Amino acid sequence: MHVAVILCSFTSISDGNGEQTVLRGVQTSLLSMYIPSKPFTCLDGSLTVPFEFVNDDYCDCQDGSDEPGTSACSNGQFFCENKGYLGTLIPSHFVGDGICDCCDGSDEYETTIVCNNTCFELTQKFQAVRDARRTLHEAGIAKKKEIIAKSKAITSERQEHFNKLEQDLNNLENDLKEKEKLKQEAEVPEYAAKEKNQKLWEENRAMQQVMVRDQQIREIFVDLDTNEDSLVSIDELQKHTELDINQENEFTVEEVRSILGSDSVNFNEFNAIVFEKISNSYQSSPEPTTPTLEPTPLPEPSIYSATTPSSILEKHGYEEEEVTTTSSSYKDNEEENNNDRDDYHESSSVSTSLEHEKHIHASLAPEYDDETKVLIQIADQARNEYNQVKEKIIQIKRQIQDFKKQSDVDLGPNNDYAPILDECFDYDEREYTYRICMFKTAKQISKGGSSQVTIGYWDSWSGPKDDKYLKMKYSNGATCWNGPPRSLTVTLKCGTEQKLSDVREPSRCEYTMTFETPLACDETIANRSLHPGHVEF
Ligand code: MAN
Repeated sequence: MHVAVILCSFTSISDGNGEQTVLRGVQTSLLSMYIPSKPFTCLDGSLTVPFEFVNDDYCDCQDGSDEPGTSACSNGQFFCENKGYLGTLIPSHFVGDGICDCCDGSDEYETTIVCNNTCFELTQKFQAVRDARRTLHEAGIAKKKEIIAKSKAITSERQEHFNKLEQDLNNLENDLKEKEKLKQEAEVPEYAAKEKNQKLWEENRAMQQVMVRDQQIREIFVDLDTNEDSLVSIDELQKHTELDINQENEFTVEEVRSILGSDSVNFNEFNAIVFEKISNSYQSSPEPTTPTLEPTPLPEPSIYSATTPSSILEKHGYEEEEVTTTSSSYKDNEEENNNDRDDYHESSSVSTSLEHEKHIHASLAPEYDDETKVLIQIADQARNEYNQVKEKIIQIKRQIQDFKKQSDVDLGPNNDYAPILDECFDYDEREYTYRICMFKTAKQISKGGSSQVTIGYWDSWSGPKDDKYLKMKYSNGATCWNGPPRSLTVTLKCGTEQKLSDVREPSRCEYTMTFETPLACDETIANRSLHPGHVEF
């Protein structure tokens, strides 16, 4: 009985040089732990037993290591040699359970059931998968080389472009200094000419104000001097009851005399003593008499002479200021002025003077003289050229900034992924189209395009330590209802085309994509030789 047990503890395995008798169920790498001439120490070191206890169908070791070839231990492991295929480990309690678990049927050595050896079939299948994989990688590698060549060209083009941008920036900055100098040189005479114009205009305006005031005094004097004796007397002024400060009583002779300072005043006395006292309350006579004093024409201001035909000035008398200030650029003003003139015909001459004075205050600066216009044109041109260069500098700086930002993105080993930077790929499924724009964003677009949700922004490469470029992470997408921000993990897989081949949402708002690309193809796999009928395990 004991001899029988010992015999079924052993089996024959192939060691490449022929058959070898070894302990049943022990994987090749552990055979050195099972030496028939020595006591056996459980693999966990917990117990040492005589070697006869190994595979005696009684479980001695806690880790089940004394019964690799029987089902005595619930936690042991049986090694299927699977000759011609891959050796595999199965739980040792599968041994002798009437089910063929090993493709060589070695787990059912004790039973009467006959296991077909399926190892050859499995080998063929395995080989077919391996060959297909190898062929795919081989085809992918050819494309990968094209992409890498492209990425090298793109990278060096981008570098050249960057160098050019920096060179352009340098040139433009020098140009800007030059243009700034020219601008400043053009602005000095322009400023001086404008100042001169402004000063002249202000002087003219002041002069006109004095003359208008003088005209106004004359008009009031004439209006009051109803008997035209060149004197304004008490009875003439007394008619203007609006000048009575105390409006409750009548406008007495005494009150009038206190305004005039005497019984009557001539023009000079009126100008010196009376005008200031009455100018605010004075209202012209209801029916104005034709003024005897001719309106004194205002002098033609030198600043306007270049632009205004003198005939117009002569024709309009002291309206000339209105006409001349209304250069082509002040059209609206001109219309206002015309309205002023209409009023003039309906009201008295005094109000006309007041209007005129108001207008002088409100008038806009006239056009510049021709010489100044030319200087402004030259300075404008210099300013434009300066601003154009400045604008170009802003644009180039922006491009340089964008370039630097892009350069910070890790585009894979040797920048291999440069050709698909920003390129977008779509994947259609029943409810959504998923779109990934490489190294930027990933979106979930509802069919019909009515809404779209960002499921992540480019974050980093996130493959395992020894294969960092296997996966991409896109994070911080739109926040999930009552949950975290959406995020995406993209797994790269060897393929002959660049495309999304799968999208899933394995847990709520956490998405996965498979992106096929020749860049994920492995040269080692592609270079494995095909040996028909032989599998290298
Ligand atoms: C939308 C989609 C789904 C997601 C739910 C979460 O319907 O973005 O993918 O699971 O929102 O509420």
